[in-house]
Amino acid sequence: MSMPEQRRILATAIPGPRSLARQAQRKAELADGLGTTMPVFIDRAGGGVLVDVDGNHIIDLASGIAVTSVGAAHPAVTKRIADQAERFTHTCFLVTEYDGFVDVAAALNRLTPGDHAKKTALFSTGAEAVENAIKIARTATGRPAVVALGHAYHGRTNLTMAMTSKNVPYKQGFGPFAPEVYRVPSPYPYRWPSGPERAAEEAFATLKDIVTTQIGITNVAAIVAEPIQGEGGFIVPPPGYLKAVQEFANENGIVFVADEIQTGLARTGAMFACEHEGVVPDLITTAKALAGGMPLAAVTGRAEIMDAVAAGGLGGTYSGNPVACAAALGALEVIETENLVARAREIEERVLPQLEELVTPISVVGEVRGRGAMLAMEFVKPGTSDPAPEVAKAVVERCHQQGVLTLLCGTYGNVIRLLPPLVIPFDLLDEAVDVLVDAVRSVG
Ligand code: PLZ
Repeated sequence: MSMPEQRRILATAIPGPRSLARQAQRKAELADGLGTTMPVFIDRAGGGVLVDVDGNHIIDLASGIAVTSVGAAHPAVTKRIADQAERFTHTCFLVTEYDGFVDVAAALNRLTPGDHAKKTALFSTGAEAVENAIKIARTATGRPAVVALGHAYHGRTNLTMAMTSKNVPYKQGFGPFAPEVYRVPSPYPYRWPSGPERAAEEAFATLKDIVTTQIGITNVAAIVAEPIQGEGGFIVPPPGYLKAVQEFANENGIVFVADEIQTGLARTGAMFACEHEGVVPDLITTAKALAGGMPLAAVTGRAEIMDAVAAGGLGGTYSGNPVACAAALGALEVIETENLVARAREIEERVLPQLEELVTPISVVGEVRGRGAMLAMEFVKPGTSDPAPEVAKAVVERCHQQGVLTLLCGTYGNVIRLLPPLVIPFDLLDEAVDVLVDAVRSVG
């Protein structure tokens, strides 16, 4: 099957009649707790396009939430999946071994920042990777406490819900949550009370104070941070903050964990977002873009920390599934050979200036920010920095009607985020940005 035609086609209203009919059945069959951003059913996808069941060609600025960086059907991925599936779909690595698991681990050990000895363990989902990073950090340190940031997102399992900051919809009604999780303020430059230039220093001072006076340094196993906060609003930390936290952790026997599940593997214009600041984490969690759409996640880090857990302590039936590993080897090959790190930077250079032009003339655009192909626009009430989620939602809906898939994020639901596949053709990207800019101008 060839790649879907790489252009926007509006064949029907969006959602079209077939999607609407499927929607009705969905309503009857699926639990209401499953949300959907854009109510269209997809028939095929690839490159920068999603084709729905009504024949609409939708420009993809979401990548299935930062997953399909190489597109949703890159032949380097799909061919390896097919070949592996024909050979075998599963053995369980805890039962018998296979090459893909070791090869993916070797690639991550090579690609992650730092030239220290590294080891990797594979899992299936991002939340599972974060949980395992904590298991490893607790064993390595013999300490219980975990420090997470305001606006953090780390997953939907019990421990990762506890680490996640936003209540609705992620936590409401789902407690009690795992104990020994402590929160420190995120140095959110746009919303830092005494101004962006004070954010790094003051947020770090507060972290130090909370760790020292409320938790006790010798009780802290890990400090976990997303190097750019994803679900929380594409919050880029002010320069120096992450480095200060990493050094503080290292000086005090605390494991510094970078959750690069959304930011990792070329997305931000570096292989890992930590590299923008010369930060070398002790442990890094990856998932999403790792396996080109297949469920695969990893914890990679200092060999002596990774080896703290005794044999049998880490695992999972599907952890490092062979088909997912085959897909990952394809995706990683594409990321390296097609130089998607540089491609992400080109996307930033192309898109960010166009969005920045909106900040002054359109009063509801509070800030534009991001790195590489992880870009966002925060919407506010005119003349204030009060969140305007209804404006963000109206812009997103307009984009959807025009065949451009954009996503919301942010603790206040007022941020539009752009996460295009890194392989998106530039003419398609430009067209999508035109649609978005028009939508902002007409709503704003
Ligand atoms: N850590 C930084 O971004 C997943 C969430 C989608 P899983 N983000 C998308 C949703 O609403 O469920 C994410 C992340 C960071 C961890 C995770 C969790 O990864 O693969 O969804 O478990």
